[in-house]
Amino acid sequence: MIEKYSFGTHPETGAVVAAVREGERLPYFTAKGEGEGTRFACPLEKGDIVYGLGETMRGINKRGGRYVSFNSDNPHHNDSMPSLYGSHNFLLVSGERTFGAFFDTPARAVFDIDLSGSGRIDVLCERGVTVYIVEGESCNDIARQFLAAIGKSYLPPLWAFGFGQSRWGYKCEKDIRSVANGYERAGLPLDYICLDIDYMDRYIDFTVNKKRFPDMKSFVSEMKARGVRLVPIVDAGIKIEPGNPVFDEGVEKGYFCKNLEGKDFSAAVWPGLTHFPDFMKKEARDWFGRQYKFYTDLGFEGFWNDMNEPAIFYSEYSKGKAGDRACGDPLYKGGAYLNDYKSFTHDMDGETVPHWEVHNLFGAKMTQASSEGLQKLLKTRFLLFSRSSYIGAHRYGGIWTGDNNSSWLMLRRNFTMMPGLNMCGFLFSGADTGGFGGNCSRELLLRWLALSCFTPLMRDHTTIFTRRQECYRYRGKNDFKSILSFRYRILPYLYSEFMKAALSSDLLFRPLAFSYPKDERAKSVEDELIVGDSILIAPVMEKGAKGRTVYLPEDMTEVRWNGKVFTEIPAAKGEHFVKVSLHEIVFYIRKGKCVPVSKGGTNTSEVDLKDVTLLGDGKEYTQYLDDGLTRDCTAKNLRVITK
Ligand code: MIG
Repeated sequence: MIEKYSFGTHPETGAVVAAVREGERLPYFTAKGEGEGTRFACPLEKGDIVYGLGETMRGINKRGGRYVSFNSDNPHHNDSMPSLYGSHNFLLVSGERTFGAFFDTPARAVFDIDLSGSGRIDVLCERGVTVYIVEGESCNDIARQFLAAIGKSYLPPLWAFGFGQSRWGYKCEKDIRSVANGYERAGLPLDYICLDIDYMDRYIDFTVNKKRFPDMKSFVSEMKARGVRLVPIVDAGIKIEPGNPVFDEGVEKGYFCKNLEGKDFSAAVWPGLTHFPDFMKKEARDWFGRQYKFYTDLGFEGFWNDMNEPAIFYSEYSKGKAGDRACGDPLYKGGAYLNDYKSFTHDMDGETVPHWEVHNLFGAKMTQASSEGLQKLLKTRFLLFSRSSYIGAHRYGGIWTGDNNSSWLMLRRNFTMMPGLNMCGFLFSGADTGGFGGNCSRELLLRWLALSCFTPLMRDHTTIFTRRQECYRYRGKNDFKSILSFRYRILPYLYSEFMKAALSSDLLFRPLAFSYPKDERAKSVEDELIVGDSILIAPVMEKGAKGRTVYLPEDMTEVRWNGKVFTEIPAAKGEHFVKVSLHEIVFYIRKGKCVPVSKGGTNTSEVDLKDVTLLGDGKEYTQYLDDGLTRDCTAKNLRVITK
């Protein structure tokens, strides 16, 4: 059961799509103040666990931390960082009383989850908010009700579940070809390569640098014929350049955000000074979406949206100087000046709304614009993932978790974020495998890939300032072959479980306690997760470790992949030390369940999803199966397979 409670007003966020009735009096929380800053407080019992909050640092249990929903481009990820790129204001409190609470507000919100030991959740919403309270029988039930209320997940094509390689710094055809060749020569699988900002003409959206890619259309089809799709980046800002038809139309039709004087707002990002499309405005979204025709005409079927918090290097209002060149400017601090966000406005149905009041929706609305545009332009499903997001954007695309770094902590954060992201709707998500900033060691990359084999988005991405991070650049390719080939073996399960979760508004990743609510010990487990209906994962996330301790809440089947075969052995309930070499993947299958695995392949197109072996001690598995591209995704695509 879901009920909502209003505290002041706010522009519509589009997060909740189900009809929800107004409750009489907000339960669990006390509320003080209205509109301009409402403070909510909820007492916690000692043993209460607080799940959720999507893209945030720290553990699965959010207790003992402070989190600020204010979408930010901050490339220095660490555990005390309050804000990342998305705002996912859903909490699930589990204890004597178990309930969910969604603070639907497009402006800044602060969540203090018992940071100082107050024994309380304190929430501050700077502007109006609608609070949704979700009551249910269990954590699973509450999560599912919330997912049903916010609408079904975006559905990517099958190839998007393949392995992708990316790097900021690939410049031209030759660079891209050499990456594809590197993977091919090493016998390593690959499904797509991302094109970062250097494919563009002076970082201008909807352009291609002709010197670097003289014939992009042929190049896209040449690469696709090899099984490698190219996935261009699209940034939020449109370069100020009269004569560019996209820019000209945007100005003429009034599709850009306005500054405080009512003129088009200027901010410097990669192309130099840009105007931001007013994604809050339907006509501007439609116009922006139509521009993707430039890409679909070239044969692209996948995209990533960046800089849409929006990131600002500096603006006409920034402290310090403003200028036209962003790159290399000493004023660039990896994020915007807060002042900038108080210096422009949106047009929402004819009403002028200060950006500050809807800041957290900007990226989400960009994703909506791209997604709706692509749906009109293409007949099939497409890959789309965004950096910035808000709950609701999960219906339009996936997300990646931004500029992490090559550290063991960030590997762990990739892991701990997954269930929270899922609870907030973002099923299609993943991190920069191997880390964006910093140099990734061979050991870290292998362990990270072993985790990413289970995340829907599996992409190795790194920045221009680090060592090359393609798998074939490391010694001992067989270890990489073993790990990457696992992804293509587990694909039937992963794809099927993803689609089932999406179609039935369910989680793909869940904390152990969601599946074993009566198990006291499961409650505090932060390094194991349930993936889909059948699998428990317990990846190695520690430097130098030969293996790890695994806690099993019931008897299971231990499955070991060594690059050639799967071996299954019974594993008893309780604690075990399990050895896991760098080339191995160990996971567990729950009692009475099955996992379909394929014969493998070096590309998703080579994997026969119908030719599977069932692992585990169960008797049957319900598999979701389609051609990987159709939009006709329903329960009619389910089939039961038996041993
Ligand atoms: O200011 O396009 O998060 O993935 O490689 C940095 C260059 C801009 C940030 C993205 C990252 C991407 C990078 N971008």
